[in-house]
Amino acid sequence: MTSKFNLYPLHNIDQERRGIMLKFADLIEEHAEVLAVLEALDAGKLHSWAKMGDIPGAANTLQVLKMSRALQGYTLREPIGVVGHIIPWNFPTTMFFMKVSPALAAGCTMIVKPAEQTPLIALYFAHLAKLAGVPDGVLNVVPGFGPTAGAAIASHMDIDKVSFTGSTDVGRQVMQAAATSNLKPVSLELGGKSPLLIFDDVDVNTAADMALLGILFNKGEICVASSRVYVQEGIYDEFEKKLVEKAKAWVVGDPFDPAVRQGPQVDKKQFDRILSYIEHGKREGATLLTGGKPIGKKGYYIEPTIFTNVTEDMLIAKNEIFGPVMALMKFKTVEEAIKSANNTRYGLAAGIMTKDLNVANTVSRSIRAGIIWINCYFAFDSDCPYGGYKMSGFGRDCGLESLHNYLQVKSVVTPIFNSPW
Ligand code: TXE
Repeated sequence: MTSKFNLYPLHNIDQERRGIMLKFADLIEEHAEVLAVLEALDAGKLHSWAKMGDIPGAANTLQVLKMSRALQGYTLREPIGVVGHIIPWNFPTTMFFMKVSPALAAGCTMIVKPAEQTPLIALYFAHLAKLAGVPDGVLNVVPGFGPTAGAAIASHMDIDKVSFTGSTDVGRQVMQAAATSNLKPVSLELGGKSPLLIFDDVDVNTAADMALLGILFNKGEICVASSRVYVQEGIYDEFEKKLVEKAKAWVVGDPFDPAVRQGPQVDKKQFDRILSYIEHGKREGATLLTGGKPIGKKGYYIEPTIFTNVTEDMLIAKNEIFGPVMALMKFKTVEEAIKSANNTRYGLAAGIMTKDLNVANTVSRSIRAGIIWINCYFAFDSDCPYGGYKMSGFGRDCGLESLHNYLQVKSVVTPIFNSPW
């Protein structure tokens, strides 16, 4: 009986790569003379040094990464220095600690600029940090507006690193400012347009609950929201019916009321932006299944909104809306689902619902996103690195990876004299 899975091809790939690298190294050694001449002509480097040092050294790094026996070396991980954290308004507490905790653990000092909409809790955290014994000057909270306080952090010559969470457009500006000031390293956690792929072997009721939570949690103001939901055709009709029923029963209102599941949008700018996307969706020809309107006259409440007959070129399928608006689409095959999931400039998160482990594994590997949830959504764990591919940014918050944002690696090397090498 032949198995569908064969590990040998993978093994062969590794061997093939190794073979190619070794061959590459051999060729460098064979061509050492001509390469040394080129080094001397190009760079004015001493021919003899190039031939004895640079060229064999190049071959050596391809052959094996190891220290020479004549050298003793170790690495130090040092705090990167003064960090600027620029954070958004959608999770004022979570964002604060996603940034501050690893930077404190790494031994950095820092300036946190909360979003202009949500400065209060960050100031309170600064107060608690002082009570906890964080020395003065280590954790500084500077509220202010983006183009002034935020921009000053990004371009400051004495800030050694900037960690930003926010929109893709501002992320680009932060990176530019870092590049044109002191070339400080940047980590960016930006927007998303995350797909949730629902295969037809799942329980439809559970899947509908998951999809709804994926877009309505925190009123859709979450960068990993499952704003594109793809459902396999076998269960699509039943799924759509359940989803709409559940969306209509979703309670929107006062965030202090324990029965409420969705509060108001953060401010008028965000409220208007979401409503304008809803208008776009209607104009572009998508079908509004439910919602689409503000609720009441007071406060920025928006009905849970679901569009179907959405095509991938529509704005509501492409842009991050950051509100309670779902684009619901249908697919036939695994390949089609993968292709659609990846048809975005973002790559933050994705969800997969299926009982088939092989499908879950294949899709997980095929989607270009930093977080994949299988049979769950928003399964956060502070040990799991969190961040994006593509235009969702780079660098990771949470987990051990987050420490790397705030540490420098220093190699300390000393010769061992009279080594027998
Ligand atoms: O973000 P901004 P906004 C997305 C989401 C939302 C859109 C706009 O799609 O609808 O962005 O939200 C600071 N230099 N996300 O306008 O402007 C600003 O003060 C330096 C996704 O609120 O990016 C705040 O502290 N900093 C996201 C932070 O950047 C600047 C969360 C974020 O604000 C600056 C929030 C500048 N020139 C919005 N301009 C996510 N990934 O979770 C602004 N800021």
